[in-house]
Amino acid sequence: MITCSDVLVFSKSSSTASNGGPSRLLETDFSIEDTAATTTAGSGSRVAEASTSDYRVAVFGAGGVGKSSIVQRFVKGTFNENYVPTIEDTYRQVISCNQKNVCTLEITDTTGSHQFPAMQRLSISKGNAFILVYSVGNKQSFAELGPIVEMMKEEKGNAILSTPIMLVGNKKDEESKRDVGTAAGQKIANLWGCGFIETSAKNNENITELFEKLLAMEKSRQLTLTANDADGKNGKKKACQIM
Ligand SMILES: Nc1nc2c(ncn2[C@@H]2O[C@H](COP(=O)(O)OP(=O)(O)O)[C@@H](O)[C@H]2O)c(=O)[nH]1
Ligand SMILES: [Mg+2]
Repeated sequence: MITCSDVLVFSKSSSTASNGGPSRLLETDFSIEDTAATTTAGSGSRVAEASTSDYRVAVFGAGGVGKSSIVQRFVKGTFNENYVPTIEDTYRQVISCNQKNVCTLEITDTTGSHQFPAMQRLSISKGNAFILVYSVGNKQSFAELGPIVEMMKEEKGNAILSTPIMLVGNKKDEESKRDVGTAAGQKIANLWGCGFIETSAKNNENITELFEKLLAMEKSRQLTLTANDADGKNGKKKACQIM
């Protein structure tokens, strides 16, 4: 089993750092304007981004943890047993928004390797929200998320405090191979101040819930997956609302 000390802890400079609980970073006083004024490279465009209808989500994690499988399951409802290494793919869903608006949910499935740090940095700077994936059967993949979180912190500056992030333990169906406990995942998510969920792209467990939770964390606009379901309880249809 992995412990918290195995993973780089995402340290916060603000006083919220030691409060514990996933919601604390999202309940800061940052408005969009505050965020733009106090952040560094890549985040100054957030004011403009917030007024457009695109919502960009980037998926990070080590090779083989199931990033592409999660995205494919969510976007297409399919699963492939074979491992097809990814360079970088982006998927867009044009979805109805609040019955009268249109929103594009843009999901970038990144390479996951460390070979293209410039691409990783670009995906971070462009991203409105992030999904950090490890495999519950591979504690090395859990540890490898630490440097990605560090890069996110550098790139986003204080805007990271209001950026929706979900930590995802994938391959929960392979219980016999489990190497990272649920409690360890939850504990790191609490330290990082992000959401947490365990998924199985293979068995289609918690995939819709993952995206529902991520969108629900966005405080600058109300985003849900379903066009006619403002409270997000029925998350099976893929649409969103911006209000
Ligand atoms: N058992 C199981 N295998 C999975 C799951 N998700 C992905 N895989 C398999 O893990 C391998 C790597 O998946 P892939 O999505 O390509 O990983 P990526 O490199 O992170 O994009 C493939 O053989 C997938 O079929 C899962 O939830 N459960
Ligand atoms: Mg891939």
